Amino acid sequence: MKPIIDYRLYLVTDRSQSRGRSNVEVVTAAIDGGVCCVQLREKDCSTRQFLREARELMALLQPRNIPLIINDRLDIALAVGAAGVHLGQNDLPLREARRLGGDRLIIGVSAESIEDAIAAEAEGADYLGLSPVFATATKKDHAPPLGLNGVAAIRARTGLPLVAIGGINAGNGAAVLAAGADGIAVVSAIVAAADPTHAARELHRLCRPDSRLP
Ligand code: TZP
Ligand code: MG
Repeated sequence: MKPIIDYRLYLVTDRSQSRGRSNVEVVTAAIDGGVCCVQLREKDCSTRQFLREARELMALLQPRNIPLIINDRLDIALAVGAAGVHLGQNDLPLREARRLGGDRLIIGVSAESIEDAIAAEAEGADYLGLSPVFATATKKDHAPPLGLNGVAAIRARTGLPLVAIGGINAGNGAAVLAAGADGIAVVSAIVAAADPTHAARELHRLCRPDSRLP
């Protein structure tokens, strides 16, 4: 059986923005504030280091029933028994990931356009990362922002869970959800905050009221 994931407040890690705090420190604080899904994203580290980071986060999250999604690396997701993998448009194709990962693996795909969204749904993605909604300095060379209209247009064309990402913060998150996203994913708004628990709580307040409370 595939796990049911609560995507409402989705944290994406980034050790380069974490003020020297480890992923475990930031994620521990963030889940206290209501983060309910975590993606490990490592852009500049060895496979061994990536694996260590993934193991540490699994040890933290698994007992709390919070899903861990691994960015890019299906091998690491499978090695640590993570709930899923998140794939961009230039990563391992969804079909290959499904073949290797099986039916129980959650596969998220970044959609940078309506066409990406329709294709990923047809190929069996479990959720879409709408990327980016707003311009952001966190991801270099990102696609042109979808904006709120882009979120609404994709919402009208797919039934998949939509997780919006890019430039989302406590000031604009409610509008992103109102445009049709099921969840908001953030890096800097939580990872770079002086108090990640407080930052997560502020974002959590924007989520629908049945959202799990910390
Ligand atoms: N994918 C699309 S935008 C982005 C990623 C990983 C970065 C989002 O970071 P931030 O700091 O929440 O804008
Ligand atoms: Mg990628």
